[in-house]
Amino acid sequence: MPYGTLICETSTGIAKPLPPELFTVHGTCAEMRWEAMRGAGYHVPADRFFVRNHTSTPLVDAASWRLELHGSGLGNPRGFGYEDLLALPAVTRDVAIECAGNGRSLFTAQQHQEVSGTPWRLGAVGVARWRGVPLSTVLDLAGILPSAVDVMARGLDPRYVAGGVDHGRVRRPIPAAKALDDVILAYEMNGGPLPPDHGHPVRLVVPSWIGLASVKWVGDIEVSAAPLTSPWTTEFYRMFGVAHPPGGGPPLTTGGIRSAFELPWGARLAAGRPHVLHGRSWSAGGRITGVEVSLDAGATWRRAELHGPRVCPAWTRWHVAWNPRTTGPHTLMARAADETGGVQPMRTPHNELGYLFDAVVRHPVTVTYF
Ligand SMILES: Nc1nc2c(c(=O)[nH]1)N[C@H]1C(S)=C(S)[C@@H](COP(=O)(O)O)O[C@H]1N2
Ligand SMILES: [Mo]
Repeated sequence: MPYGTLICETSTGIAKPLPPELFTVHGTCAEMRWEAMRGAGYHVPADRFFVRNHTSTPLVDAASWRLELHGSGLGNPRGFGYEDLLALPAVTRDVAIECAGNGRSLFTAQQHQEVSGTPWRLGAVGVARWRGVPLSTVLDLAGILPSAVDVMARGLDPRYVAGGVDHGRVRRPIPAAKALDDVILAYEMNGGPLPPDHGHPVRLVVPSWIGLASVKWVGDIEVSAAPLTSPWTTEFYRMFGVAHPPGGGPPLTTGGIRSAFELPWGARLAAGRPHVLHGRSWSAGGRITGVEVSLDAGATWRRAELHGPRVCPAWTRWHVAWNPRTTGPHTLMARAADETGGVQPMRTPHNELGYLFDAVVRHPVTVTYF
């Protein structure tokens, strides 16, 4: 193990319980069920926060853990222990972490297109209150040089091997300007220590960027005066396909606008009585300014009522009243707009790896006599 950090492996891949009423399991990953957020408050409790693991959750001993900063972009390369980080001034912020593949299965379900990767519905997103040290503080203490261009955190989880290729440990460069702007080295989630599955003892939280950038179980950070790459910026997390540049688009950074109902997929609702449908919308680009809902598969739209905080890059809650009269299958839709003028489209251009599905989702429900 690098730097003497004590690690043991979880046998099942994910450390926390994954009860079927809270999660849908996809291999090494677990998707939050949106109905688990009904009445759950603004933040996603750690017991239902989605888990996206390339391999498995390592159990890292905080007392022996070290964060090493190294590379050609530092004047004073050095390490930090857990207690060193706790002693530095902290920041607290509500930030959404969302997998770039969130909504991937909808390329197939809604647009009849083939994509590869974990078939998430909409539950690969969560908002938590993260507390930790600004990455800029630690970079300054390590003497980041004006010549630094890229900053790459690397996880302590096992090496990622896929299709017979060893890609090494999960790592992903971000520009030094972003690293010095709003990135957090987080050691708390929702007021408690970071749980094992979410990066204990310390993870990056990279606001507005795809979840991959928020590297969990950080063990070292390379700061480089020359541009850095990793398989996560060359092979994965780029757009491939006919709608994209030959050889693929640039490495993905931010996502689009999305909305979800806090309802089971295929929910059953009683006819002839009033319901209040709740949901949430979020955008990496700006605050949510409005949400329209259709209860008849897009024929008519009404404005949802927004309530509570409207935080970017976290989410905005909303609700609409509905008194369904006709029984049978119905399609619910929600379409959000943000302060940049962006609106969710009705279709997302295809890409082979199924990233950044931002189209209005057709949520099926059935209205029945009870
Ligand atoms: N070390 C490490 N960091 C990682 C990953 C991983 O597999 N290993 N997965 C990334 C991806 S793709 C996502 S979407 C987020 C998910 O964070 P969560 O599991 O806390 O929800 O973590 C990111 N950080
Ligand atoms: Mo992800």
